Amino acid sequence: MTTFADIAPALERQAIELPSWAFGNSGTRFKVFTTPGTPRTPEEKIADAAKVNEYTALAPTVALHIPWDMVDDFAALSRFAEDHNVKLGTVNSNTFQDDVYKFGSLAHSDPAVRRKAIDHHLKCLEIMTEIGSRDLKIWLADGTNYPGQDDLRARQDHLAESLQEIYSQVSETQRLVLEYKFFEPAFYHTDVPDWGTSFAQVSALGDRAYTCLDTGHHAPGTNIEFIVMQLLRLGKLGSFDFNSRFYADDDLIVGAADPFQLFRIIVEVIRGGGLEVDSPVQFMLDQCHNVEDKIPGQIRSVLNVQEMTARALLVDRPALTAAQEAHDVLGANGILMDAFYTDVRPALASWREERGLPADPMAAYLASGNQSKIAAERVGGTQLSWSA
Ligand code: LRH
Ligand code: MN
Ligand code: MN
Repeated sequence: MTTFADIAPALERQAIELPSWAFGNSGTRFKVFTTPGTPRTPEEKIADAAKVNEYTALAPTVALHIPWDMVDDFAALSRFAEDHNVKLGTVNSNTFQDDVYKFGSLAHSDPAVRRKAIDHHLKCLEIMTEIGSRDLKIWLADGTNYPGQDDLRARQDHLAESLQEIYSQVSETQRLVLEYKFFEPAFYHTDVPDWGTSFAQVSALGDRAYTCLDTGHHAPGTNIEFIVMQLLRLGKLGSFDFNSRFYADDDLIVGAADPFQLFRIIVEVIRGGGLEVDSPVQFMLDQCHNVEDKIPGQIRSVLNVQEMTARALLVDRPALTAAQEAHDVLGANGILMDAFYTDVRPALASWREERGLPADPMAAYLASGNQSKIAAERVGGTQLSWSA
């Protein structure tokens, strides 16, 4: 039997990076609703992310998205973060909102457009060096809408060349992480649609190139935990973008739509060594909060990951292995389900208190009055939205 004391060390080192953009307003193509207190500057987004860490001790780093988080002085932004007890983390590039990228970026047929997109990534690497960030995360909107619109093979070759040039500037302490997504905004084909394409591209680059698995980027019914297993087995799972989905890339709170799927994913993470001290796996959220308050939305998210991690760590591995080897189908399934159905919340609450944290971080945050404080303070200026 695995006890809570057995799993505490693994829980203690759990870290989930927050996306700066989760603190901006977001919405659908129908409407972006505003929330009082929404950040107007990258600093205010970082201050909000720091609140999540203050109440949970789960979110020590904040990911930036460039140019959304462009500032004149990144060293100062980094000091600002450290003054708030967090650090700047992954830098996400953005080649999906400028007119010049209408027909693609790193995979575009025109070398001049590819040059611009490559230069943007080189700029991101410079920023990373300045702030001491390890990961350059690349997600491309590149693709086509109609069969015949462009040459699929040529685009894949362009992509490989562009990535090669970017990778040549990735330092010894940095990594390139390539995210995949099966559709959107392109609908017929996407240049990096699946883990296999990302794996093929990053494998051609070298040891410091990895795949990012965004949980919302798969077709309905995809067995995501199988992909997690395979990428870990191949040593190429660099990071997670956690969120949950009902239909497409919904970017809802991780663990909200399908808690059991999150459990199964984390079981495979643990099985593959992804929670070990020297693991290459970076855990990140990639979410938007369209109608709920953003700081509590992020608090709920990191707690969901923590709860599911605790349950996954409680799987009785020796018993499971024995049942698997004996082909005890229902026994093995029962062992997994026992862990899934364990309510870890009381144990987590007292464990948090032992560590000087609120037993219920969500309730403590809501009682703190921070939400009305930022709403009163942040008047004037322009609230940032997801994409600006
Ligand atoms: C694309 C994506 C990618 C972007 C983020 C804003 O759908 O998941 O990670 O950087 O959304
Ligand atoms: Mn993502
Ligand atoms: Mn996405």
